[in-house]
Amino acid sequence: MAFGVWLLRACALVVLVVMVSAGTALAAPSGWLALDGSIRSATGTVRDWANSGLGAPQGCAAGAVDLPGTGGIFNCGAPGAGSSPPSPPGLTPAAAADPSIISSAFIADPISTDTTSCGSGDPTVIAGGSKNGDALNSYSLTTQSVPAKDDLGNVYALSHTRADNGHPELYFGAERLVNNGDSHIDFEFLQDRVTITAQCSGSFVGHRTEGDLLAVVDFTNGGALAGIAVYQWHCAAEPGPQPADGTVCDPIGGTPPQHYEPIANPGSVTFLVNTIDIPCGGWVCRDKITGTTTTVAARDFMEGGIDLLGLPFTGCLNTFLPHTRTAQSFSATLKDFTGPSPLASCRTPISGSTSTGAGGSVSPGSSVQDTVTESTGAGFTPTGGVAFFLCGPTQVTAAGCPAGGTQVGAAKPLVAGAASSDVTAATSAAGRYCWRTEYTPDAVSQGVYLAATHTNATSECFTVAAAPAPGTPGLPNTGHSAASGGSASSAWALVAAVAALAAATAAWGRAGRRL
Ligand SMILES: [Ca+2]
Ligand SMILES: [Ca+2]
Repeated sequence: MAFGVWLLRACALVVLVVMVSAGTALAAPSGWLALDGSIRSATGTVRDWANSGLGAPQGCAAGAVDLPGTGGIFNCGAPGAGSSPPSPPGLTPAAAADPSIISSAFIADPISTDTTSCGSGDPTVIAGGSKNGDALNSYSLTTQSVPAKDDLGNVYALSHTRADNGHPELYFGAERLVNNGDSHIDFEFLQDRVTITAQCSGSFVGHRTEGDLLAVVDFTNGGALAGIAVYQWHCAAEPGPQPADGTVCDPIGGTPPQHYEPIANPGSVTFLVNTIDIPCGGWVCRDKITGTTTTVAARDFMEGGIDLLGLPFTGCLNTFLPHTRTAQSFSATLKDFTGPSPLASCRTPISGSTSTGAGGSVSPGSSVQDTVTESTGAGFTPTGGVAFFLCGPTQVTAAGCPAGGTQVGAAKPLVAGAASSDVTAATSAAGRYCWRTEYTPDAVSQGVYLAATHTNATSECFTVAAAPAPGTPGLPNTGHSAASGGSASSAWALVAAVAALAAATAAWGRAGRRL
């Protein structure tokens, strides 16, 4: 196909996406990051992966690529020494201070001509003919040479809280090394926290989960034509029903019912490829044909966005695992990968807490209560329930009440982000007490907030002072103790009153001597 024809078709696709988006309330993505086929911010006010290049340098370390201007997410990548791969950029100060960014990842994956601590070659290659949808625990990695069309270089992604509905959306991008051959790139987003056992030749550790996402990009027709499809992991054979997003289900058996299912999502996904040569961002771009590190050739850059709620998806992603396939078939052998990188789509609420007697002491048997607030830097106030646990003197740690303790009452619903526990008087033993709160999102907050456990060793802890033993020298023996029928608190109060009177008397005496 002539490139002009492809461009026309690509434009028609874009028009279609825009038309569908215009009629969809939860269209995606929101437009917060410009999906326009370019890496740099067009003006410095539009947000994109890299600064505009127009304006003042941002102040990178010596030797780094400092792209002037504003509007960018990433800046200050640096060339590698010798044959080492480049260093990835970090967040720009503006992006680091942007509360709407939930999580981000920029991976400068080594390419075949690099040398790393694993030796020469690409140290992140999926070994042994594994394919999409295989059990993650069956993947292993190796270091080897990778054809340029299958070799990942710069890959990036971020999760972001939409301003309109407070739900997360994903943006992702990548740069190809060559634009003259078919290539097939998968952007995989997993809910499990996937890891590898060791660099160079380890294996993957992780599970597949209902709702996991796989955005499949295929450059066909000699690398000119890019198409995208989105799959979601399903636990049950079609037509379902499927369990809730977040249900762990690894593939089992020779023809497992667990599988990646293509999903229709015209209003929830946008994807673009650059049609002309474009400037690189504030990092090192790598082009195996031109050799340039500052220009990305036409059809070498791709960027996309997904509205998670619109798919729909109500789980919480935690891992970004891009990889390439050796052929167009969905089940073709996997080749290069990057990461797996932490990339969270759900926010952990910011918990604040205060308890009765916080940081001080209360008398034995006192009634105490804990109050918690759940807030966030962006989006709507968390909703759901909070369970309260009180750790006694034998259970507290230096961190407060990180585990264990006794639940006090039933879980309380958050009202405007706040909840208070029932009152408890289970404070008879002397020593230190601390609270823990356990937040659970309700249906409204599913897919937006993570469940969260909170304890604060300062604001959520108090001490029950030991009652001086009856008959303590210098104090009257009241003959009244908890063991003999009085409550510990009343005995303590009486002793405390006597002690206070003695102190006041002593002070009066000292004052009198000064006269
Ligand atoms: Ca862009
Ligand atoms: Ca690579």
